[in-house]
Amino acid sequence: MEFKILGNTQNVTQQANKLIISSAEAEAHITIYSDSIIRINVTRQPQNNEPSFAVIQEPQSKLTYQDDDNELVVTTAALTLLVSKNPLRFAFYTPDGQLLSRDDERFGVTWQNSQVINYRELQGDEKFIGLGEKVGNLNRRASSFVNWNTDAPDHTPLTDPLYETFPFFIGIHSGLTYGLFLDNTHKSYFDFGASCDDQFMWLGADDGDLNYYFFGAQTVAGIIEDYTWLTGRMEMPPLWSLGYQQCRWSYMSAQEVLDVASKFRENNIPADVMYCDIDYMEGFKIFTWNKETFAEPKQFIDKLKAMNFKLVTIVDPGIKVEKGYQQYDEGVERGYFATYPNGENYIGEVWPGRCHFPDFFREDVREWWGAAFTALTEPGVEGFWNDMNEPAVWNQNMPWIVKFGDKFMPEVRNVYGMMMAKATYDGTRKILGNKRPFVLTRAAYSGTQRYSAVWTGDNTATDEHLLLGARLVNSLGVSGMANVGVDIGGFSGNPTPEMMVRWNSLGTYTPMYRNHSIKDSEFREPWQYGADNLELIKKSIEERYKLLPYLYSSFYQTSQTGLPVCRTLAIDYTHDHNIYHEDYQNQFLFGDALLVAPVISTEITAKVYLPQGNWYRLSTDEAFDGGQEYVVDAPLNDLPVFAKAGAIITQQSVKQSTQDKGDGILEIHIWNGTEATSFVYYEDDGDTYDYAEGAYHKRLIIFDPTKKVMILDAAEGSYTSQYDKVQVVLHAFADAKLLSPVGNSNDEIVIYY
Ligand code: MIG
Repeated sequence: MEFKILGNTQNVTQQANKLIISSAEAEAHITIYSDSIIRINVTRQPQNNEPSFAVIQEPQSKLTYQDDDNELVVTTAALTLLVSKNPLRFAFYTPDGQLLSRDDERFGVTWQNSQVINYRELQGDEKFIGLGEKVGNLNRRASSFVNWNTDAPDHTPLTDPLYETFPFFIGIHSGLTYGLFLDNTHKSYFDFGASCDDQFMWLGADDGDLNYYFFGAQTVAGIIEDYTWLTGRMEMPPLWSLGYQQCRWSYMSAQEVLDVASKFRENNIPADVMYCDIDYMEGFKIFTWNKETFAEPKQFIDKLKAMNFKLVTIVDPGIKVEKGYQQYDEGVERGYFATYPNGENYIGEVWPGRCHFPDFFREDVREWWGAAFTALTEPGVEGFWNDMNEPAVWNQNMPWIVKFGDKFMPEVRNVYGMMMAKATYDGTRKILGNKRPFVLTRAAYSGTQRYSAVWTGDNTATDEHLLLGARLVNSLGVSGMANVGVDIGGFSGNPTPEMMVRWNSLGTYTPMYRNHSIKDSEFREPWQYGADNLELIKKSIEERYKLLPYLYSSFYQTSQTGLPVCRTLAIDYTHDHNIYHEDYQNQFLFGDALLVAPVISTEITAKVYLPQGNWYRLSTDEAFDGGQEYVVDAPLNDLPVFAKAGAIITQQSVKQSTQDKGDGILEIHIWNGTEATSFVYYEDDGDTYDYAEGAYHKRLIIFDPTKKVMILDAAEGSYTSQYDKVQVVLHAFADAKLLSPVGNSNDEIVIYY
């Protein structure tokens, strides 16, 4: 086996924004993306200038450096990079000289054949978070992971890899933080000191460059903001997609879908979305409708619309090999499919039988794919569920000689799903005109947040999965992917009624709230568990609808800053050791001000840890001091959720669908506190891109207990709020009464209490 280790510096040059350091083994290219983001690309193919799938920014700052005899020093306002010349090693410091992270002096960067690995020093108290959809603990120290997008049915809370690749982590030590994004689409590896006597951590890939971005912001939120500046942020999701979603593999006919939808309305259970899984198609052929069971798609969807439901349909990448099937004929004729090196189209088997796979890396193929969605949009579909795009084939093993254009499968596998989601998003965005498409994908790579939501694939109906789901959502949030769902109730197996109730109570606080289940499982709709449990599940869904004005504003925050909706406590309480404890690592903040403690279905009390500050149980307003552990009641009808002192939570009364007008009152709930807090309330039509032209309604809400005042700042934007009135609701105020409704004037409203 060839073994090389990055050796001594031979030459240092600067070309425009780029510092180029060459050694006998490779060249290191250093560029500054912003004061807090430095890119290092250690490459053995310096001529290779492939664009990144993830990164959408260019270097912003001019690079300047100092050349001392043994060292190069690159400085920005937020970072210092020391480059030792002999051998070539990289070390990052804060501007005041505190070590953030550096290469292991002995091993630095190595190659074993085509594989490139970077060995980095491990700091004594160092913790790691991130890597997106990865099982295991919040703190990834002493664990190792592989990125290789994989269809993982029946995965366990130990299975790695799963479906998605986010090669980005945050290191935390000595009261400091940094981030590192390895932008390499090959199979990649992250080992956080798992099996080396704690000597180092290492990361690398099977081939390609050691191409990474180093983030030096000194808060986790700041690093996420920088990472999502670099790789993009999600746009506002359609409001309806934040309502309750009912799915199943599969509702077998239009009538069955309509019956289920009607039952929501009959039972007054709020809901917005029905799904069609693969059985709506003719022989699993993408962009077709089954002529018998879904004979009149437009009439069917019109009926759903009349009940204020939207429809999401699934698409898989595999195109059935069948003469006369439009997508097959066109794809073959135009050469749009993955091939073997001799040019023959690759065939793998999936649901439709023998299939070809579109080469989503080509723009013309993406356009062709995107345009075909008229088969779904014309009858009225507005959401597009991209499954099996790891890409999955039966028995998993797509041969390594399969080519997508000039690239072999192993080079681009991890980004295939993202490119399918991009094709789907771009295409439906165009077809739907000014309407926001909803795209959901199973496979993803860094940057997918620009196009799509994700869900965590085929989980199982167990309490372990319920807790794992919370960690997956939170970890994806650290990696820029804020719009995430898990199959509520567990995809495989059958949840007990208690588990279903409990899981729904967590669904309320999951960015995407979707009930989904495997073929041949017991039916999973809210009314399948008896009248008492129906009431409990309904209460969770109702709570979700009440919180939508808060949730939607949180998504606005995500769209502006990248900060996720579900935030591991490691974001706000980074240096509090307790939050990483196994008992508390599943807890998260939902938006700015609600702390959620997931609880399994067989417990009716819960150990929770409330970090510094003061907290109030949401259901009772009972006060708790932070910085302590508690055992609290956690009956099935009351998940432990706490409002932070000073919390400002915008709510509405229950609606049956996001399309309902409701009672026209926006409630502003405020929990007492000692310091001033604020909240940016955001609203728009929920459905179009008019917000980009200024059609939104945004106002800053300030609560200042030191001055005993609440201020609803003047509204910005040209959109007229859907609420006629705002009402302030006070919690845990001894001396203030409930304030009566006040007009929803666009002007500033000042309330002294
Ligand atoms: O081979 O479309 O993860 O959500 O219901 C299984 C059928 C294919 C896997 C997805 C699941 C979906 C199922 N799909």
